[in-house]
Amino acid sequence: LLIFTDLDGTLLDAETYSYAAAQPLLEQLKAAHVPVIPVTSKTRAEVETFIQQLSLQTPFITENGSGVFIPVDYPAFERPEAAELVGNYWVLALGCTYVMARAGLKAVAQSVGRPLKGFGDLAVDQIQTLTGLAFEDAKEAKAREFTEPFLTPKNIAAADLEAAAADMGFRLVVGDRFSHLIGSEAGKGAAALELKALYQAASDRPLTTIGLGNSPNDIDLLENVDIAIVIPAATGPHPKLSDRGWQIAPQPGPAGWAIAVEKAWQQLDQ
Ligand code: 2M8
Repeated sequence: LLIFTDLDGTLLDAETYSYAAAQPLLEQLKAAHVPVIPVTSKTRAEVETFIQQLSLQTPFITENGSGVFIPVDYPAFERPEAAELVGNYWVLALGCTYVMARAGLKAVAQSVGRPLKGFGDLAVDQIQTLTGLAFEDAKEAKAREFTEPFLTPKNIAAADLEAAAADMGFRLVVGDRFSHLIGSEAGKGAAALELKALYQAASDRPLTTIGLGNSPNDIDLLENVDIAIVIPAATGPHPKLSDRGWQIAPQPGPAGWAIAVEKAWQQLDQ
């Protein structure tokens, strides 16, 4: 069993970023050697802080499927051939560089005739105000390697922004607050499948994958796992995720995460 999970609004509470309600189950999964693999729009720096808090040793996927990071001493599988050594990780880079994403944002802004404000244009304290993150966390959110989040402009149709990004050779995920400009080869689903293949090559039994997410940028992940679980917001599941026949967790955030994962895990064990 492999668990691929989004963080914000999924394993982490949408407002407080707390995972406390899922901590007991996370401990049980750790003891049972079930990998819990973050798949997030967050940066490497942000995810490192998160997994250190949990004392996890795990691969993880950053910036919307742009980077697959595998600790060099991770014991579960062989070093992937295509990976490059970066610091303490083997890295599969599926996305573009941050420099390209920044240039892409300028080009998209020009094409839609609107200024677009990316994290690179914002000071740390401005990111704090927009996100509610503490100073150190906002600094980590700004430490981008692949993608550029920017304030979703009002009065432009999402389809027009997406089309402009596609013309420039990028993928764009429009969110309520931020949108993300992403390299065209990157994706949460593709990145999760890369990791699954590595685990599978080292295992003699077929592996089952669970994927969890709460927003449109998780659709690609949920489409590429065996068991897809949607985490609802306080107001209910996102409409784009609720009509796909996917399981909906009974509660938002980490509490719903824990209930749904525990149930799926028990059923697989039987
Ligand atoms: C941004 O991502 C969230 C979803 O995870 C969003 O688009 O609203 C990212 O920049 C991420 O790095 C940051 O931690 C998060 C904080 O809310 O915002």
